[in-house]
Amino acid sequence: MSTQKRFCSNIPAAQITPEAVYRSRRQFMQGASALATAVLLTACGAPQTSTPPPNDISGTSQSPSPVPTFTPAPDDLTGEQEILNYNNFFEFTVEKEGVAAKAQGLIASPWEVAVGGLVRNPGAYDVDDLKRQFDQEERVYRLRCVETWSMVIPWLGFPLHKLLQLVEPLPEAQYVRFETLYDPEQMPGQKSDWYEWPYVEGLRLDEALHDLTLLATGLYGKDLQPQNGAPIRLVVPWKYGFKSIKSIVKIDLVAEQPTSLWMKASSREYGFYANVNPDAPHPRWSQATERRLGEARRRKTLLFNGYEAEVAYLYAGMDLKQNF
Ligand SMILES: Nc1nc2c(c(=O)[nH]1)N[C@H]1C(S)=C(S)[C@@H](COP(=O)(O)O)O[C@H]1N2
Ligand SMILES: [Mo]
Repeated sequence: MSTQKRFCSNIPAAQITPEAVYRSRRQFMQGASALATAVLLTACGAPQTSTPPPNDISGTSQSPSPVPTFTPAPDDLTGEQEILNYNNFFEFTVEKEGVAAKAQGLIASPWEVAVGGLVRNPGAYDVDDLKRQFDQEERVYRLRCVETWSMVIPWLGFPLHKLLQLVEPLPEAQYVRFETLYDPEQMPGQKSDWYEWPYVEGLRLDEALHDLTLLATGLYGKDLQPQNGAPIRLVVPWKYGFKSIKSIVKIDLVAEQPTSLWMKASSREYGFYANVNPDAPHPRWSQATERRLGEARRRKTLLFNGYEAEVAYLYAGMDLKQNF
């Protein structure tokens, strides 16, 4: 049955359906027993189990690699219009409901991403080519903003490790640094010197190679709109939303921990790791609960945004409050 197939991760973009169909699929899921759900989730076979563990490509991984997993979030999806019209993209405006209109003019094609630094094969990759080269998988992930609102978003994209495998990180590479386009003419927010542009983010290499870490090129079965980070953005679902950098033009493998725009803006408030953690309050507010868009009552925030089973091993022995 088609409902079943849609949970598999290798779905050609053309088969992806509009919001109404997503919603009826969710209703189906709610009616299914736990056992049936488990069967559905394992029925996808190959994409979940046959990919070799990605963490060992550079020989730098210290931790055992679990089988890459893809667990659809068992929550209701956030509506497409809410995802398209409630955004953080400070290059355009700090008003969430104003980003969509202000970002409409962003020229997102053609678009090249330069991948380099400590790699054997640096290169410039055209995003349209990348979309042809790698299957566009559907990944339903929770997104938890550090400001305590959240959504559930059906992304399209491909895991970052596929691109990193192409460029072959050198053994000295320990981190990945990402940069957003710098173009104050197209992105008027960059004329403000409140922040140090361009937007920069970073991941430890093993985080970057984790199968959950996605380069997203679309959502709800369509290409990304400018306000969501067209044409290509990072999605790291177990970290606060600010790690999921938009409209990426540069990816570098580096030896040292990158300093992000938010660390520069306020290192006391925003750390490098930024793992979702209900027990580690922001200096100015609690992180214990969140407001899911479209819901009346606040819900409890989950450690690692509910992806603890998949990612906790990355932080074994680490003090999560010190390393916030
Ligand atoms: N370049 C860039 N990337 C960014 C941001 C930004 O202002 N600029 N905001 C971040 C924050 S705080 C969040 S919560 C998410 C929001 O993504 P969305 O608008 O697609 O939901 O994008 C992140 N990526
Ligand atoms: Mo955010």
